[in-house]
Amino acid sequence: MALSPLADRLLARVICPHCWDTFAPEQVLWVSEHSDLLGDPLLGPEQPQRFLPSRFTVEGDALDAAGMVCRSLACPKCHLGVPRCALEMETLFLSILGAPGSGKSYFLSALIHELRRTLPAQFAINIGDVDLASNRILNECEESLFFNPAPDQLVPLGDLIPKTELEGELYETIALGNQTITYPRPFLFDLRVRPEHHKYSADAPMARLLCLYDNAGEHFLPGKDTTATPVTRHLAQSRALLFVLDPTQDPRFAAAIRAVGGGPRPAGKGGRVSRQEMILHEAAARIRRYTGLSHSERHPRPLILVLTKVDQWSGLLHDADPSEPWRTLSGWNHAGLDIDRIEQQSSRLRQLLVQFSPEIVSAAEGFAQDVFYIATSALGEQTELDPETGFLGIRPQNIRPRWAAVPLLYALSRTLPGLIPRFRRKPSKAI
Ligand SMILES: Nc1nc2c(ncn2[C@@H]2O[C@H](COP(=O)(O)OP(=O)(O)O)[C@@H](O)[C@H]2O)c(=O)[nH]1
Ligand SMILES: [Mg+2]
Ligand SMILES: [Zn+2]
Repeated sequence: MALSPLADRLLARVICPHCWDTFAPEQVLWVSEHSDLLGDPLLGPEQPQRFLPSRFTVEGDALDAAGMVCRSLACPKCHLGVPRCALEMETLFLSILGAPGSGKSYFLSALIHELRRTLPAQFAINIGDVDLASNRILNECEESLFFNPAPDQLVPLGDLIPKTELEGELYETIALGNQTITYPRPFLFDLRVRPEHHKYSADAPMARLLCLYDNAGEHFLPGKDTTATPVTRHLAQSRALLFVLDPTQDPRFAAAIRAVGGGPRPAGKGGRVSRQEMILHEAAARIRRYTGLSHSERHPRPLILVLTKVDQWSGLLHDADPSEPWRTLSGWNHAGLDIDRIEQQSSRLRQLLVQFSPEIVSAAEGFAQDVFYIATSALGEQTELDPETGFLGIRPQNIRPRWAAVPLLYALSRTLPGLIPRFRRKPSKAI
């Protein structure tokens, strides 16, 4: 098979964002368009047939058995849809993991919102939804936080975004023989540098397909990732791990917050206590298993501990400066990350964790070579106690995420330094 006119721009190998199988672009299947061509052995009788084409239009689109022009592609192993751009640009997998209730879904929604705002304006990178249908759930969460139809009404914090379920819309199920397999639905964004970016070249513009997942925290508990539910296998593909840690769930940390006159206050649904380092140990064990990393070796890719809900414990942080850690460098048309500022905060957070939750630092640093700590809030400081319920709420118009994009920008700057430049204050230079 040939994807003829596109062939010179294709990657040598493609990684499926659903089942993480690797295949050559010429093995990709096409999805039939004609309404009679229904029935797929893996996806069921209602789904259009997948096929390996032999006939193409001059534009390079396949023709199905009924002669209709096809537009969509599918993975040869799992038959789930693969966007066409996945054949042309490398996929950058980033895994977000953490205990139930640690704030992953809120963080992910704030992160995407902040990326849409800052990547084009500050870093000369365009970000777009690859497939609105598959990103829909995440976009709805983003809308509920940032484009809420009742922006001035006090909403209990736990009601802004529904709890991530273990099954349902966030997952896709296929039947492989007698076995059903459930995969987490990927959220896919394309990142492309704009002409004013210092790495821009008209012939081969730098671009990546960013692939994220929103797992339920329970998936990271022992025994929850099986052959039938390989829901966290993306960990092995991930170029950087973002471990979402809610310090307010640790009773020792919570006592320290109260001692300086801060939260944590009841947030209604969603607040619960768990031993968060167990999740990290379990994730580490899975990554060792999937990647063949021995127990004496440490994982070579960055591990970023994203400390959430800083609005509740900013009193411990001693960082009164909420401004964003980037700035446009002289002679450049876009910003770079202020690495000194991020590292300073990271050391402070590490100190706090060593003092109040030392197990998490041991778990993180025992597993990965390169561990960073970043404090974020998906919501910002303007939460209010609802006098009727006694629960903490926020008016959507007052939501101001704090540093929500920084963990991902930092991860990008570590894995693709050309894309997001980094600078040090003295001497002020890009690195
Ligand atoms: N104060 C505060 N609470 C938050 C923040 N993010 C999440 N929460 C609360 O934490 C609960 C759990 O968050 P969620 O993202 O659903 O956790 P997940 O289970 O890890 O996906 C939510 O219902 C909110 O009440 C934040 O930035 N600040
Ligand atoms: Mg969730
Ligand atoms: Zn696949």
